[in-house]
Amino acid sequence: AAEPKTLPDYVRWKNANDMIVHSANTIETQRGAVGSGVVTASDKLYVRNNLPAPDANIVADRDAWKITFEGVNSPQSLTLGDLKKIGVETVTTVLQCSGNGRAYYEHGPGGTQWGTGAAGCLIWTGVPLREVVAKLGGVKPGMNYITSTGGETLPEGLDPNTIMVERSVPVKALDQALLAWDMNDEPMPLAHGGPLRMVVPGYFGVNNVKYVDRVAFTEGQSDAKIQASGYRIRPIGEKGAPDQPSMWEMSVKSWVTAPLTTASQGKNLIYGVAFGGMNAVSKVEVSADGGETWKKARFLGPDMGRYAWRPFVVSMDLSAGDHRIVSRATDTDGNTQPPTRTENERGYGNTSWKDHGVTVTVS
Ligand code: MSS
Repeated sequence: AAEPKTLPDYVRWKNANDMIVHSANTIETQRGAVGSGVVTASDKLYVRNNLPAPDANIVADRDAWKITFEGVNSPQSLTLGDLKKIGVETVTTVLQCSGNGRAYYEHGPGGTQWGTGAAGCLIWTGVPLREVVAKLGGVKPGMNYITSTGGETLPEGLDPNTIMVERSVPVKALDQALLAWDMNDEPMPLAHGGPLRMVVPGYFGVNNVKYVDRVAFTEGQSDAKIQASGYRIRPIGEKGAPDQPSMWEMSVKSWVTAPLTTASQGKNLIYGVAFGGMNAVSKVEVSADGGETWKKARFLGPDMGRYAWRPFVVSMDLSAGDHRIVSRATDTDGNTQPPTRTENERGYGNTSWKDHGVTVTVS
């Protein structure tokens, strides 16, 4: 068995019993810790850092945090205090790491072996990026991407491009992108990107740049390694390259959160979460025989909008023995979660309903 690891200092406030500590910079939510509410409590939310988290002094005077805007008609630096005067909106989104579900790939992709817990559903409050851009005279013509830079202090002596967290997303994401200062109605925790975070609803976690200090509208994508060759869907054995699909929009996905290992014979409530990525989720079906027969589940609790996940529940009669319980979600565009994963070198974007099933022993 793996050595139990304790939470590192910067996330000591998290609920240790709900977390799996893979490393100081990769901490997963236990599959059963999600609960049946819509919103993931901050102290249960996973953490993924490509670089060590910045010093806590960056959240000492939040409103003084500076962010530079480029590729607009009047480029300038604004403080978080200035942004707060421009506008405010709240959106609930699923934050999910590109590598969530990597543990189920059989070719053994390197990187954190995430099961289901590199995901959560959060309430973000901040200013719509489009409102900031309108204040700055609009996007310059010919700009195709929104490029956001993380505010980590980079270690010296290394080529910044090889380590910096800088992500580009297509400029159409201006429709929904938010510069957020609150998460779950509290000031953004440092571990999750305080004082200010770029939130791109419907896009994979990596595009949600923490401690963002620069937003540039750019013609091309960032040259940073994390954009140019990292976070790309590529055939097993191949190197990352800019022409491969980038981890941008998320696809429809669901998984069961209870029961996970054992259950009693007879009627059981089966719980889980489902989301559509860019679209709202419209339907979830559950099977207790590995996908032979399906039963429609019921959504639980409020609909927090198209980018949020929806907890679901279904009652099923379980006989004694082992049952493979799986769930399969469909979005409002009619896309259904596929049975199998798309094999790829880094183990990204796993939505396979087979992979995300659980084997429950009923007695
Ligand atoms: N940002 C920054 N600045 N840095 C880093 O590292 N990471 C990514 C995002 N952002 C980073 C950032 C990732 S990769 C993810 S997932 C996310 O974030 C996470 O979040 P949280 O809050 O949970 O920690 Mo994968 O796709």
